[in-house]
Amino acid sequence: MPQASATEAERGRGGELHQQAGGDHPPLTTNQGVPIADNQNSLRPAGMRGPTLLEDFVFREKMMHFDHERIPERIVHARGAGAHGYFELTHSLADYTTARVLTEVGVRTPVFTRLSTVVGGRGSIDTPRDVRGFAVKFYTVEGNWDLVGNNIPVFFIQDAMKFPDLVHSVKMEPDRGFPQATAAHDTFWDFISLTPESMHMIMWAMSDRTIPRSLRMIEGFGVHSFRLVNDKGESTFVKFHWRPKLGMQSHIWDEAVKVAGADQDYHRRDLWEAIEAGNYPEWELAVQLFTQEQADGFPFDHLDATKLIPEELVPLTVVGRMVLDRNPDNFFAETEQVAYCPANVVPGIDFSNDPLLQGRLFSYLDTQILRHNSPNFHQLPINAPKCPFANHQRDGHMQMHVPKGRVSYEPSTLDTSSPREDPVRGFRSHATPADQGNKGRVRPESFADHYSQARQFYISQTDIEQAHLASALVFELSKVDHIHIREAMVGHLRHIDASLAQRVADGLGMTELPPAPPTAAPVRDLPPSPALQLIGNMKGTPQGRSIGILYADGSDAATIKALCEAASAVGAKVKLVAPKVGGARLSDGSWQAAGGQLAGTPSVLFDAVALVLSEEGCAKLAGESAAIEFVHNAFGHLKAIAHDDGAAELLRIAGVKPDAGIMAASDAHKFVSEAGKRLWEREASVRMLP
Ligand code: HDE
Repeated sequence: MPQASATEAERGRGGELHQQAGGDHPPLTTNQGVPIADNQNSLRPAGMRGPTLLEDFVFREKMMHFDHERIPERIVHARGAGAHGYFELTHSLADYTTARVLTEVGVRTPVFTRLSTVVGGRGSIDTPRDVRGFAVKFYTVEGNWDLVGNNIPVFFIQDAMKFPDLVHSVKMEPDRGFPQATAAHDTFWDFISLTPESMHMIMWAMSDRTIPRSLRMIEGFGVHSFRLVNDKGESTFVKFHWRPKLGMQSHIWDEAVKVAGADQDYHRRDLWEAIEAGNYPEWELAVQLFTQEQADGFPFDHLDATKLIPEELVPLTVVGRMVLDRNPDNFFAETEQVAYCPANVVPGIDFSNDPLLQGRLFSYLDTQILRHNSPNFHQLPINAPKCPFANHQRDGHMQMHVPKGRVSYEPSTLDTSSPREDPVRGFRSHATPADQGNKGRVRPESFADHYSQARQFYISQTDIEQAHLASALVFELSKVDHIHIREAMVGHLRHIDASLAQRVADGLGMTELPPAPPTAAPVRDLPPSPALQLIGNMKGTPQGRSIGILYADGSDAATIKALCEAASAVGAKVKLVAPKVGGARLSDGSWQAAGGQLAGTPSVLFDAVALVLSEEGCAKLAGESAAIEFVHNAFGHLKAIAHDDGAAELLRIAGVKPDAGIMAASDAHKFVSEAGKRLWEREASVRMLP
């Protein structure tokens, strides 16, 4: 008999026995634990060519599960990458809060962090111009604390009531289903042009912060004011900031567009590879602490999420660090199923009255119930607290726990071990005095100034950043067909900065400046805040950067070796790129395998490139557009380029002109030290910016 069934299986597989990889395989089973004999063929009547039988429970279970594999994607922040890690407190905030995660120095609290784009769907690209989500779940000993922030410290709107409108305007247009993952279309700018409160955020969104080079190189902000509450019940306001250890860095716009074509998973791959290689991304957590009295003296309302508190006004105190040191085991189970909620706070942390935050406190729980189709999503491993938790909630879809006993209520006398409230350690809301005014749908007067901080942001930027910002506005508005929307936007810009309005108007080919709209409050001249710059906050370190070396048959082996060693000494990664992925034979006769094939590994994937070519190798590549573009784009994207004599012809064809960023490949140390920088002074010679 055993002989007969083996023959049957063989026959069913078209006579071929499947070769399985070696190892000690556990039996494949159904979800009921029944071992499966044949995972290749569905069940048919004798004769083998008849219809599939409904009886085939193995097939039906497998297919049904597959049909249900997708859950609704997040309405915003659908595309993201996550990682595990820890938060370590370095400076106690015990004077301000009872939260143990912020008072116990040296303790490592596990975290799961998800970094995301906002606008695009789950399958969209990683590098659109977009805000990045920065969500951290701290599994503290007192319950989960979620700090659900963005890489921009302000937001588009002041009141949660407007969020669905904002998101509808920026998502793909509902009739045509495009454009995907971009704000550059009529409906977004129509909404924005009618929403002056968004102007400050627009300055940030059009800056290079929204085209980051790497998720490891973005800042994070809690955006809203929160409260810290100490053991005396006293409250202090707090703003949370994450600052990347590698410093910030962004793409050039043209580069971001090209990266999207070369690798649409660029950011998630970069994060994954850095963690796999042991180069763990790290951020400092810093806080701005201020009292109600200080807040009363600010020239803006800190409860308005379109405003930030300049660091010059309230300095940052670094209190800890977050290290991401473990990739998820399973993207769906962890990154997709993780459910953040700004309402998840622990004793000692509380909310402010920011009306945007107040709306978020409702929205996230609601959204998770839709996504997970069950109120028990908190039981999923990625969402469950790592401290004990117990209450009298019961039942519901996908209940994973098996609560015992007859008591599912409180108070009770029947079960002495059932959970009870804890007046000492339990969460208490801060006793904030409530305004006793009339009920109404109102905006406070203190929210009326929409332009002063937008102006402050713009004037705080370097010349290059201002040019990029103007260029981004020209690009976005040039995708808007309705002239009146372009004009309305330029009208707003006149309140922010006259020269910016003029640059954008010129860039759009307007013959005269459109009128500026009336303002609800006078626009003030606030002092520049250099902390708002990106370039000023770049560290320029080659650590964590990626270097591409283009080589071919006959390339000098010693030069390649020296470049690789110099790069590894400063913590930079090297990829060798050759015309064929198998590799090429070097000058010393050795065979060097490539990490990437030239046509599929353009220079946009690197921070700096080296060209190590023999004259013959170069002559062959001179007729290859991928090689010419490799060099041309590296030059246009302001990157350091090292080359040996053999590569000279390729530089010439690619239009490279000598400058401080073009150097000899023999000077490996100088070259790798430039890998984290951009040659800003080159830009005027390669690009017409408005
Ligand atoms: Fe969100 N936001 N948001 N948001 N948000 C969501 O929740 C919402 C806002 C942020 O990696 C949704 O689970 C409202 C500000 C991040 O899973 C949803 C308002 C900030 C993430 C939602 C805002 C954020 C979300 C969609 C205005 C920065 C991704 C899926 C009142 C401080 C978290 C989900 C992750 C996700 C609602 C505004 C950050 C629909 C109503 C401001 C990082 O609940």
